[in-house]
Amino acid sequence: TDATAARRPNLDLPRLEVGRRDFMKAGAAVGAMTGLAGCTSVLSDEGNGGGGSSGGSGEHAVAPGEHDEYYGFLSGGHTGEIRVVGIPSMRELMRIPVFQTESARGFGHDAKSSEVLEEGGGYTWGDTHHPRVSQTDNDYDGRWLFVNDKANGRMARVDLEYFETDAITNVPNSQAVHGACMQLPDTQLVFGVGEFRVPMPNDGRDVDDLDAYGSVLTAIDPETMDVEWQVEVDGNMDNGDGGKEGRWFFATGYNSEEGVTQGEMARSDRDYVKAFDIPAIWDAVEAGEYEEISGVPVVDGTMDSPLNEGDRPVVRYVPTPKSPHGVSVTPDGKYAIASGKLDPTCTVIGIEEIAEVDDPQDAILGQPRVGMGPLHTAYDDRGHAYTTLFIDSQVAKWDYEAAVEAEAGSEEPILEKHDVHYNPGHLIASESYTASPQGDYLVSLNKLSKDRFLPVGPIHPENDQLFYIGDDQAGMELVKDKPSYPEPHDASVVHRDKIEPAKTWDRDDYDLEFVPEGEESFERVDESTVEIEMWARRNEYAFPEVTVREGDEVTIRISNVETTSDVIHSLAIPEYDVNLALAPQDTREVTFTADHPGVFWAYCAYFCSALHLEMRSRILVEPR
Ligand code: CUK
Ligand code: CUA
Repeated sequence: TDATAARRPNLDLPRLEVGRRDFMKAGAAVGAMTGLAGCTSVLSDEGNGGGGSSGGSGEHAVAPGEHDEYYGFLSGGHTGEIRVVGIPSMRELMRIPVFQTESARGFGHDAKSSEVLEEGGGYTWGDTHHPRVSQTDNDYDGRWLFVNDKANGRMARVDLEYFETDAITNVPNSQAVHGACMQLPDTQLVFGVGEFRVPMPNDGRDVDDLDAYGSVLTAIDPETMDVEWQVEVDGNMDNGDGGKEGRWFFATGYNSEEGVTQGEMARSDRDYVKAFDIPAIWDAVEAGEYEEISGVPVVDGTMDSPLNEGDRPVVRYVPTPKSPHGVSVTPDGKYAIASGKLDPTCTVIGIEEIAEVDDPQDAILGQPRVGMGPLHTAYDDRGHAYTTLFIDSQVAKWDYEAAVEAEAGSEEPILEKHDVHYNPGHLIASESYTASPQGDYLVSLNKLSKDRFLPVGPIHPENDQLFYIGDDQAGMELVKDKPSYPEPHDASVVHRDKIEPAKTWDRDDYDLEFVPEGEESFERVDESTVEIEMWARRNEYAFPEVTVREGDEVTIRISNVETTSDVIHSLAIPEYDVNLALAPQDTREVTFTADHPGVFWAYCAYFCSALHLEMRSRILVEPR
């Protein structure tokens, strides 16, 4: 989010044609007004939670020992990780390293996870924004979580049985894979929305030829994580969301000017939501109507493309006010709603209409004025949209059917505004990305916490605020503040019944051979190669000591033979940068060169029993 640009909103609201529904507006506005009656906190300070509660209390508290109703999967921004949070307690349950090495879980320390990072390009960090959980029949199936790396143009997959990242795809022809989403209803494809425009291929040949720059939508097979195809478009893209029926994918975009400076990017009053017709793109790919770039079929979806002539264009360009940011599809699949960012409106695009109208602009069915700096929109199960207002530091609750009936620029569909602290980016309601949101909780991911917590130096935590939204009469209720390490962007909130985490590892789920007790081995393969197979249990390793020679390449494969859940061991070797975390029944492998002689106490870093400190083994490296 470009905060600087967002502070200079475009107050001249472009009045777009609302199309064939214009004539219905007058009557509908009355209906929207009735919705306001009885709502105490509408557009007033009352109930806005100026002071706010921060402890969480009453019926939304989760008592010690009780479980939460929901898993919240929050992105970790430029930490490169995913955080798993219980909702409504907002307790952080786990972190899942995705694009970075992480020592508590040994991610990027053992051979398998190092290979995942290496195949993903070998970078040391990433910028996770949009975690989306796989769906079957438009509902969460709990199988995978997909998330983008905005920094290095990648897409990762997290296995939700083990809560571990198992694949990273380094997307070619694309920098800043930003929006991340999937083809619904059954996660047929995963989409990465390319933001920064670069020459394709980006190998130094066209750096000064701005016409050669492009931005692409990337389609990835969720099983193989291979790139299937890409579609080049005009302008930048930003966020994306898929229609519920599988045909359309929507991406917001800015910089239709295709400039390279901030001034150039914000010159024009218009930008576009791109509507991708997925079956039409597949047809083009199958007909060979693409250019292969960096080994990937790239379909030309720019405005002047021959593929956009005729009655089945691959991409339809829906004009919106300047620089829309978030886009999300309503649970009923009827509308894609783009949030204005530099414009105080949201743009409601009819999904059935997009296929029927001659001019894509006629698919715009509503454009309510929601407030300053609208960034993202989430939904409940009762026809309400909730939009973050970055500049106003508020969440606006509005009725999206009323917005379709109202005049463009009308505030009548707005039912309530509630302060948040402060400057919200995304917000997410429980199961809001499915066809059946739960309509009870909403989390606003606020970029600034300012004075809400004890000061901790010049870098502040963010503030994730939990709201109860289940009572339309009482209005939104602020339930909890949660300081968050920088910086969550988006989240998926999934009912606990839809996630089935493993309790221990299943040996069939990895390629390495398990090392049972009694089958440990030490093998000198040749003059300078040693292979060790060993196990760990309370409170010892298979070998109380291991002797190798200076310069040996040492490979250790180690299994945690425990069958009891939550008995985790590790293998840490000081001064050799070795650190393997081992859940019960897990096996990991590491290779290092014993390049400095001496005594090195291998030890277990997980406090596993009363004799945990004694769980050690001497690694003796003899001088050559
Ligand atoms: S973006 Cu960060 S607040 Cu990546 Cu969805 Cu809007
Ligand atoms: Cu095993 Cu501590």
